[in-house]
Amino acid sequence: MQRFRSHRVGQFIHWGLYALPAGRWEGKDVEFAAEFLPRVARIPQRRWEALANDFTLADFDAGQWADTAVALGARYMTITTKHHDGFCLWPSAHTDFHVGNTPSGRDVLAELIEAYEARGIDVNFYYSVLDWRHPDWRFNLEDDGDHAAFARYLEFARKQLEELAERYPSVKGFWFDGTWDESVKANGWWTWEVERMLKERIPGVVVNSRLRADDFGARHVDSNGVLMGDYESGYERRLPEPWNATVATRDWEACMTIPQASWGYHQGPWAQSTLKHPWDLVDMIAHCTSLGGNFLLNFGPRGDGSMAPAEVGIARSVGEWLAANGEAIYGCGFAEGWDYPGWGYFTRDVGTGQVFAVVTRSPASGRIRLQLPAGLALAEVRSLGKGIVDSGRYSFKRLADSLFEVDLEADAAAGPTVFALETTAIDGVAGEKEPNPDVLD
Ligand code: FHN
Repeated sequence: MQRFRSHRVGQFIHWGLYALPAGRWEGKDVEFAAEFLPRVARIPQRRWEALANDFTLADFDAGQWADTAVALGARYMTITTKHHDGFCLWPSAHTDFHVGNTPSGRDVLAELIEAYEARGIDVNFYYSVLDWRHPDWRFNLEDDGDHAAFARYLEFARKQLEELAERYPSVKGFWFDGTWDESVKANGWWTWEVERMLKERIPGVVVNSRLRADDFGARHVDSNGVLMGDYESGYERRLPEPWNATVATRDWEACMTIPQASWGYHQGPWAQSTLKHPWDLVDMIAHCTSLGGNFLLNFGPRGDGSMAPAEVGIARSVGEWLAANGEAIYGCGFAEGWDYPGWGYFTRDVGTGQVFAVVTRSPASGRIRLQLPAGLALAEVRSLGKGIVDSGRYSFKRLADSLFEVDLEADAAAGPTVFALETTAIDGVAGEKEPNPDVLD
């Protein structure tokens, strides 16, 4: 977890047969997440499975994906080994519906592990417990037949997970999804057994909370309020809003799409006109870091296996910012004692204690107020990526003992500004805030 926590930025990848139609079926755009196409467009199973013949991996190059992760500044990657449609990106011995039975016969997971690890990036596995194709999958357990079928399904999924752990022992984490149905919630014991089995086989492997249910059907957090799994993974396409310091009391990760709402590649304007701006993504990265969480940014490669150029461009912009300012992100977390500033976030290097101000929301005035914890004054300020201190380009005007005003020079091309703050204790000033008569105790 120490390693996982220090990464802060990860690359999520959703890739499967759904990347071929990419949100379009029989000439019509289906305005819903591309990976849900078979359900939303009610595509007969036989036709969906036939897509496997066109899944040729013609332009799939694991090195290209890994280079995109490097460009983004990601320290780990999480790949969909099996999504809800049941198609597997490795040649599984427990089903025929896998990439080994497509024209190339290649093992996508093996190629990805090799390429990413060669670049020093950890690989994690996403696994959907929900499986629309498997005959024994059940959403609800209504009679004995359902119970018997679902018991067989759980055994199938357990064997697949065991297989993944055996075939790819260098995997660093398992990211579970599709665990919200009543059938899974009624089998909390299985989620515990699976977590234990994976950890026995791969010591140190991390597992997200989304896998887990307890004996009373509580998910993520058990009925006693204790987090299950290693980190909380409920923030999906949303961050803790409003910013709330209590989130920092445990490990967590947020995952995010680049378009508004599709994880798999969706070619239509419904998705392509909604791509997020790199600086909004930087804001989210800093937001997560400031609350001790990781940010997992999703990419949806196209049906031929190539990365979508627009997503590569966004990865580069975010990564250039991280290359200059990553000191405020990697290995950083919650800055205890520093109040939420509104114009961005404070982060603190977990090792050195260095505090950073990440200014993602520069006000129209071009000036921000920097409120330090009471009893501290600024000793020196370094602007990351530029190395300038307060006497240079930015002026830090002292308004009160621990309150400074900073004139920002808006530089839209460079993205959010980051200051490394060296502080010093003010003699004789108690570490107490000024009393506010309007606030009752
Ligand atoms: O339904 C899925 C969705 O396709 C995607 O995989 C996301 C990623 O967090 N999880 C599910 C919804 O919670």
